[in-house]
Amino acid sequence: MTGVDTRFPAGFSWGAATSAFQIEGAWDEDGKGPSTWDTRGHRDGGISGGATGDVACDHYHRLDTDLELMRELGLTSYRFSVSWPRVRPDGRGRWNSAGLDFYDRLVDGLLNRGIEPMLTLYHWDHPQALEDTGGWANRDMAGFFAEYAEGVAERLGDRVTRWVTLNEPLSVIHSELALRASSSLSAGERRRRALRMAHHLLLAHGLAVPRLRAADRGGEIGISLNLSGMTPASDTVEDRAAAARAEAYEDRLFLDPLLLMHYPEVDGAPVVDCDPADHALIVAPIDFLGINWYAPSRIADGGAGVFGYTRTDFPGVGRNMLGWPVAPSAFGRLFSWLRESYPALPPIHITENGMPGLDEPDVTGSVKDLRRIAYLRACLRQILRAIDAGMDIRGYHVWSLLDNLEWEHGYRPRFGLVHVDFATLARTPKTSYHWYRRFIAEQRGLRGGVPCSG
Ligand code: IFM
Repeated sequence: MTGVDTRFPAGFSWGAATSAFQIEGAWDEDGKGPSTWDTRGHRDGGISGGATGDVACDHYHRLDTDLELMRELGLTSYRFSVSWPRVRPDGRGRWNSAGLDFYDRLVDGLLNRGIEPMLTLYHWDHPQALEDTGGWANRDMAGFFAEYAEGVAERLGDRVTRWVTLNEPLSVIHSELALRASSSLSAGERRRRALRMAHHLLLAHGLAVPRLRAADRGGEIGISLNLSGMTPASDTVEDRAAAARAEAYEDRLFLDPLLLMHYPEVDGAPVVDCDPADHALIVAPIDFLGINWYAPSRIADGGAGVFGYTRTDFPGVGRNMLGWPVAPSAFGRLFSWLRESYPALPPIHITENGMPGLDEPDVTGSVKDLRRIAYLRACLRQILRAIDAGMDIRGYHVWSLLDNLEWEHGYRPRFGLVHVDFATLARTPKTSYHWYRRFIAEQRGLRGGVPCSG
């Protein structure tokens, strides 16, 4: 009925994901401090269409409505992020109890509905006060983050099922590179700065893991990486070398230090030169690896970027409204690459997977996002195949529960299972929501691949 063989393992987590800045709104309420993204939104041209996160989906005030949407969907896991400046306005001083209360209510609301909380500590919206001291270019950020992680775990660690330290550290450095593209820094200086930030993000993760373990009561700990899977644009030496560089500067940049205790090499040298003691911190054991996957990359030599490669179209492959190739079968190739490259891979949770669209209600009021359903279904088939081939994949989260603020792109790209009218804030479950609800119900009606009676 839902178009995917119903053979996922019993106990597999069925989820949806969001992040604080993208949905919460209430940007300056109840003692919250400004985040870097608040600052960016308030700056002319900072976010497309002059958008801000001031209201976003107003999730902060509509928590119960959104929790009910999750319950009706049948989720068994919900991935959300804590806004660092909501709970610790300047990042390292006073804690804001009203902010912590909000996440208390969210976590309790999930548990009361039988949904496991997967809490992301950093989904890009750090306090502006910390950005003012250098942000991730400042090594001290790692320690500030570990302290923040511990404080949140002390408050919520008795109830959180899974912790994600960082979301997509690669996107953090890409966003920084984009912002500084026209700065007075040379390409080499921008590249070195970005890699230094990557190292500090990894250190932040490594310092936070033991502190989370000490403060938490048995929750699993992981990190979410956006991986892509690199294909050379041609068989030339130059394009193959460019694809290998892209692999080092993107897919391996965080995986190698986390799992193999070294940085990948380009031209015979590690991409980051660091103290071996840092490696020992970064490799702190994790319980799961979160993977966010949207699209593969086809890489050619050259281009304006600081790493000397550029992305090109896959011949004959369509693109979505953000220009990303629609090639779900490449998800399977990423899994094979992971298995070959990292023999001691931890269990995997797919922490994001989804598709942007321009979805709007039709005359009957329904939002028929059929392309999204086809895409999610095709990705789920790839996950199932990887599980059958022996990969330990334990959960799946659709990005996203709600249409939301897609960072610099504003509100135009819609990723949600639920349509949000940003003028009235009304929520309308899309066709994909109804499909995913049936799909989850089907899956939860199975035990070990055999349908339950009744
Ligand atoms: O919206 C983002 C999310 O915040 C991080 N991963 C990718 C999504 C879609 O671009």
